[in-house]
Amino acid sequence: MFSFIKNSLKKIYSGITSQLGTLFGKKTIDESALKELEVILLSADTGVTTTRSIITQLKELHASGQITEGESLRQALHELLLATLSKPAEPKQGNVFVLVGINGSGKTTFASKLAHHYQSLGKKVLLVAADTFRAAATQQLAQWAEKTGVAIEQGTESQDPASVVFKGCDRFEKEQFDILIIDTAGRLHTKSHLMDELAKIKRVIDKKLPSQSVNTLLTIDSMLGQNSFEQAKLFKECTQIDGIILTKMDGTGKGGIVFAIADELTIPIWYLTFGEQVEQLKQFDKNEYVTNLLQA
Ligand SMILES: Nc1nc2c(ncn2[C@@H]2O[C@H](COP(=O)(O)OP(=O)(O)O)[C@@H](O)[C@H]2O)c(=O)[nH]1
Ligand SMILES: [Mg+2]
Repeated sequence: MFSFIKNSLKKIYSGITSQLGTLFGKKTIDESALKELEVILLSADTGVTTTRSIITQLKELHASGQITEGESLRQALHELLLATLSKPAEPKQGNVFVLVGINGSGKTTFASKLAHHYQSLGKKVLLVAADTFRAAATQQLAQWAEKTGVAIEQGTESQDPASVVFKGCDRFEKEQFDILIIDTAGRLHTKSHLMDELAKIKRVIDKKLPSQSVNTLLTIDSMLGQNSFEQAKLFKECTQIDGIILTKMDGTGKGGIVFAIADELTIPIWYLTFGEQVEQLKQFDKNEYVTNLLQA
């Protein structure tokens, strides 16, 4: 299982790792090698601010004689990348999940994956299809729920999403579910509209399930490069985001985006998804991620 996951994520790692391999093999590290590293990090979507901060710290270590050859550069970079991913607090645990993110970012697919994950742990899961904007969105989730026997609460097309959430919360309590997963619409046509809609959904949950802690998870398509960072920033301005799900890690994304998100937005990454199958989900492990990135 582990090697299967690692293979699936290899694409993400390999772009950056093969270039790094050459650098780490050098007998002496000079300013031009650090410049080279800067270009590699930037081209891997690490972002200007985060890259600059890492390179500045590496230059200081180089100036003080702590980085002399490739292997010491690898170790220093490893520590700095890990420190970057350690900036956000560890994800807080809860049983209620609200999924947000733009259309096509992978919310509904992730909802199924998360439901499957908890179901396989023996939990009783209720899905709420609160994306009432498109009938197809509810159908997509309902079909999957039917196939796997996970319970689902669904509304009708263009019904107020908060009212579907209301019914879902009711049922969650009455039928004593363990986990509630709410799939929402990803409309971002105006910031204030999105803000209002999410605030309304959260008010309903707080009122109906006051003892539950709610995790709002944002799905981000890792293939969008710097754009995915801009999206995360925008959503963060709209609502509190407790964790990020980086989707489509089996695609053409370059993997550096996790550092920019952790460093600049201080939001923890929770899960990576790497395919359309329900098992293609992995809890984000920062140690493993950095090790794989620098050692493949
Ligand atoms: N390759 C790949 N495709 C994915 C992944 N997650 C979702 N997708 C696909 O991306 C498209 C949009 O996903 P969907 O869950 O409907 O996004 P939503 O609009 O945010 O609900 C669908 O075609 C999914 O099959 C993933 O991890 N890898
Ligand atoms: Mg959807």
